Amino acid sequence: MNKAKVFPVILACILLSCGNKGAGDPLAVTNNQSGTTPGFNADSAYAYIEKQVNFGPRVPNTKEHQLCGDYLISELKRFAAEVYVQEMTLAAYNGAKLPCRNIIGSYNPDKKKRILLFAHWDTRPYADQEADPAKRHTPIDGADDGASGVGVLLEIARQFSLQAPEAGVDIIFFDAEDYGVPEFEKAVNYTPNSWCLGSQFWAKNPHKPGYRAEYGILFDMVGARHASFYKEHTSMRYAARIVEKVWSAARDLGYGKFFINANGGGVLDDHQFVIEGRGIPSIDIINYDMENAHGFADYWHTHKDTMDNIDKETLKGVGQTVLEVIYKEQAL
Ligand code: AHN
Ligand code: ZN
Repeated sequence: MNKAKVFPVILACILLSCGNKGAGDPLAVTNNQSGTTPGFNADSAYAYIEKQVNFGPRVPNTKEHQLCGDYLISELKRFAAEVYVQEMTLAAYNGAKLPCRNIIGSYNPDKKKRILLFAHWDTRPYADQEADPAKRHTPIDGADDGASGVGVLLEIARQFSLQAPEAGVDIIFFDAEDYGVPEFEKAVNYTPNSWCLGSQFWAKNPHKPGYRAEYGILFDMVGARHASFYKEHTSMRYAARIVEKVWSAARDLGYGKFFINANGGGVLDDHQFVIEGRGIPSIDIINYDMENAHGFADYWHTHKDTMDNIDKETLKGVGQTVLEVIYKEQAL
């Protein structure tokens, strides 16, 4: 188009917008704080991650797990309209009894249209991906694997408490995601579904009978420096529309370097049980590394999963993107 043609179009737009002041006018919305997305504070999310890591590894049947769970409940109570705690004893692949808690916070509890945001809060009892076999039997810090998703969600929860979104939102911290059969026992003790025990329990026993949400978003390993979130296979199969909604919001905000516009592999993760058990189309935002045979980054399930690896730019990219998606949702 040349300048002569563009100018009348711009003029027409200006004239149209002048003659249409009031409800529905996009210019009026710019001055209305309640119609805008709040800013995600990455310093705050980082501090929530550090706080969890400072308890020590959050492995069921330890004091650290107990104390961190108490802390998460008290934080969510500050920020959510309603908090539910599901207490249950789950059976690990090796017969161990695991005292566990799923921690749930609700916003706009009476709204029919709901969005579910979730992450796991426990950490892996073993560093079974360590190259040195002598290092494989002790638990990990789980700064990214565990704490990052919860840290981002606590900051999102804090933002909800300052300015409520239109839609109903539920946040769940699932327990016992990472108690799956370790590599060094796979040959002798293989058990299917040894992962995601907390979400499996919740899918069969939701905190509200018949619980439904329009869609779900899982945050798993969302804090590492230079993270890459590919479009996970199960997410694409059951919730492609939600993947596109989140990935395009990220692109529009300038976070396309984290949210890669390409397919990744399939990951058995908490979203699988939310999809199968409750029929809620759900996606997994998870850091992939295609260079590794297991598909995850080098630090995954090793003693390198520490705070050193956590980057505020990644936290901001994930947190701001999801806030943008949530605040664009209208209530039904
Ligand atoms: C499996 O390793 C089977 N799934 C990866 C899910 C996971 C573990 N996410 C964090 N830790
Ligand atoms: Zn893990």
